[in-house]
Amino acid sequence: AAPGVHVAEKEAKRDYQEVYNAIATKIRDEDEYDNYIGYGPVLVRLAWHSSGTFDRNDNSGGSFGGTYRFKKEMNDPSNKGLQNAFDFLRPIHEQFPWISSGDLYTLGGVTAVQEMMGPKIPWRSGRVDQPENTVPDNGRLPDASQGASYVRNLFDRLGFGDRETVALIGAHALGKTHYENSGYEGPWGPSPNVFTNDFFVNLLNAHWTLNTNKKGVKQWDNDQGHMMLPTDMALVKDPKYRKLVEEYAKDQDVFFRDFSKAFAKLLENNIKFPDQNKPHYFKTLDEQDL
Ligand code: ZEM
Repeated sequence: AAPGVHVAEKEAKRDYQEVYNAIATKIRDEDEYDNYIGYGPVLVRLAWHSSGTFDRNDNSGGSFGGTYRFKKEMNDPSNKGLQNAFDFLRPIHEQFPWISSGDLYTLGGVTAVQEMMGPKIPWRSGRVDQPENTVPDNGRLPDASQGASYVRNLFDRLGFGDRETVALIGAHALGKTHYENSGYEGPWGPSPNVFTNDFFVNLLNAHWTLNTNKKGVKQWDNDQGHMMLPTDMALVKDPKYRKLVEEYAKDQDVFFRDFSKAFAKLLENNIKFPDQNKPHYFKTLDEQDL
């Protein structure tokens, strides 16, 4: 492996579907969180932010070491609000103390996507907790006030091309922005706890106006109470991104397929898995009649 590439631990005989089920059941039970959106979206965001610190130039950051658990990363201003996902996962970690932090944060995102009716995400185990001196510096996560060239550069640092980038940002169908976390406010669409291609449909079809919100932050709003970040709007202003937005708005299946691949890659960036660590395809609670 190249310098800084992490080699995952060989998978022991553990029942990861059991961990999936514990997370999924807790999402279902604690449905009142964030005005009945539930914990799904914030778990997806934790999986993304705990992986999105990766830098392919020096192989630093990424999901492997589970470093979100350290104060320096937790207190990154970009991570405001993710404490809720961490606290949600704490009792799960107590129930399954053998799972590494990196495996738990990524599995939380996979579970949330699938339970919100999104695509299956192949997931592999074997991340190993790393010490505090491997926490990446703050400031690696994207700044929502920027435009297309910034987004392209940032996702290139993570090893993603345009297609993967647009697919990944389609996760903004989920959840909402919160004044107290980011200075932005509002959901992107009408069904923030169901995984759909609505983000793209809404981005193309709604009438958006640029406003300065109560916190003095610029965001795009429509007359249905939905919002877009400047980086979201960059996806329709940039012609190359726009083509992909149009494709995903037209065809949910293609979006689901591309999102699944790109999200799995995001969660595994910088990790070399032993051949025996085969991807898990978890069953949803629904599929198990649970
Ligand atoms: Zn987000 N994201 N994101 N994102 N994100 C927010 C919320 C959520 C950006 C961003 O600045 C913000 C991806 C890409 C990018 C989710 C998933 C994914 C919020 C609101 C902001 C400001 C936070 C708040 O106020 O609570 C930017 C600039 C991005 C790229 C350019 C990718 C990729 C994601 C997953 C694959 C999700 C699910 C949320 C909703 C969280 C919640 O608590 O509801």
